Amino acid sequence: MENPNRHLIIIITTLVEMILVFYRAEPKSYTVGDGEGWDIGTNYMAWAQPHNFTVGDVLVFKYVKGQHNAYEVSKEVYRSCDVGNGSASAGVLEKHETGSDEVVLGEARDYWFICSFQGHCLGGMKFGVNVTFALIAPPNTTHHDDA
Ligand SMILES: [Cu+2]
Repeated sequence: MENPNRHLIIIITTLVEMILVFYRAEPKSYTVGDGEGWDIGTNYMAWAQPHNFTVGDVLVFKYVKGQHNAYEVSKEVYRSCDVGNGSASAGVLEKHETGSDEVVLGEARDYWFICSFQGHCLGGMKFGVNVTFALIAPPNTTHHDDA
């Protein structure tokens, strides 16, 4: 006897498989500032702007340990560059200080990063990224260079 829920089960199974495929979209790793690394003198908003960051992607901050750091902060701290006493209540969410920090963008939301060293954030070591779900698999684009 045929299970009346058979078609429903097939539909749900297919949907779950599709969602899993989307979530398994290959995570990408981005070195912040590319070859410049994480330092004074680079416009990080301009660096971040063209990228579409999706959940699971990784930001790599490369710098000389002890000369910079990468703090994930609230939008308010990002704007003010004032980390106060450096606590969560002051808007400091995560501290990365190894000099080769791999920060997983694990959630679909805005992330804000600054260097907390005196004057560095005001000097430009700050940027934000908007992280979204990779709901559409990246197209397998073929480049047509009909120059
Ligand atoms: Cu710095």
